[in-house]
Amino acid sequence: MSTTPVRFLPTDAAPAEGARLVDDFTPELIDVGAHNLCPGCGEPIAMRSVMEVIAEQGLVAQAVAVFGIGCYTAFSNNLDIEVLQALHGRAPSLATGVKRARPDLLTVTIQGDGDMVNEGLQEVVHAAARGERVTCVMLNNGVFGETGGHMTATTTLGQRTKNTLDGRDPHEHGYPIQMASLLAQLEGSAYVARGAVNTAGNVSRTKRMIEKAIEVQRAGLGFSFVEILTMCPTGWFIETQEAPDYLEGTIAEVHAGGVLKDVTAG
Ligand SMILES: Cc1ncc(C[n+]2csc(CCOP(=O)(O)OP(=O)(O)O)c2C)c(N)n1
Ligand code: SF4
Ligand SMILES: [Mg+2]
Repeated sequence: MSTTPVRFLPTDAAPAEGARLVDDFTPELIDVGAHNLCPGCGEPIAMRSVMEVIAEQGLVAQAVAVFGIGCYTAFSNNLDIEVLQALHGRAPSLATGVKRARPDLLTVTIQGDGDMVNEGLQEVVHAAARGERVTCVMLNNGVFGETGGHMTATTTLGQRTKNTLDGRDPHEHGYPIQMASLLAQLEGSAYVARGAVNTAGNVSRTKRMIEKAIEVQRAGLGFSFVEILTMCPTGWFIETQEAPDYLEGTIAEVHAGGVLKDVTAG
């Protein structure tokens, strides 16, 4: 039995200090701490990680983000860096234009799996093959979150979505595209990694991947890509608190985490 004395909190008066709210922890580049994404969504954590890296590396004045269209797009009015809005799937091409016109800028795209893999796959594949000095980030939740949780090209076999109620069936719906694995094969890609935000450890590993991808872009070594697995309890039709484990047991089983390519290694 523990010998540590129990310390009861005084309840006869209000606490001297108020509780700290999520807003109190907002990083400097996110202007409004409260967001309108669902409770338990992984996208704000991923967005926060990207913004923290840009701030920590002192790159705020040079940073241009190019957004696709998805739930995360709600952050475009909230960030204290330049944000360009691309048409569905076209963010890598827009980022290419920015970077070629202004090589001194840091160019980071943010897209979802539906936006990047379903609606604009050729854009990112060609940007990677050309070795564009941009960093592309894909938030992969395996569904079209914003439009209601439909299957995307990354949805894993057996995964239940709004239009695969009995789970994704390869005979009817084909097989998932593994983006990081695909892009790592292209000679123009210099750094490719896949992280996740379902545990504190994964958030910290993912942040290091973003740091490395930005470092590779700044060194002019080629295309860099970070795929981030994010929770979407609403689109997965599960309880919010079950989403981190669900991610681990389904999506992460197929889209396995780690660094797939790093030309600076060794
Ligand atoms: C050309 C076009 N087709 C469809 C839509 C509708 N649409 C808006 S967001 C979205 C889903 C995006 O899904 P994803 O990229 O996975 O992002 P998530 O919402 O999951 O973060 C779709 C299909 C649109 N805006 N434009
Ligand atoms: S629908 Fe999914 S991706 Fe969109 S805000 Fe809700 S949890 Fe996040
Ligand atoms: Mg999605």
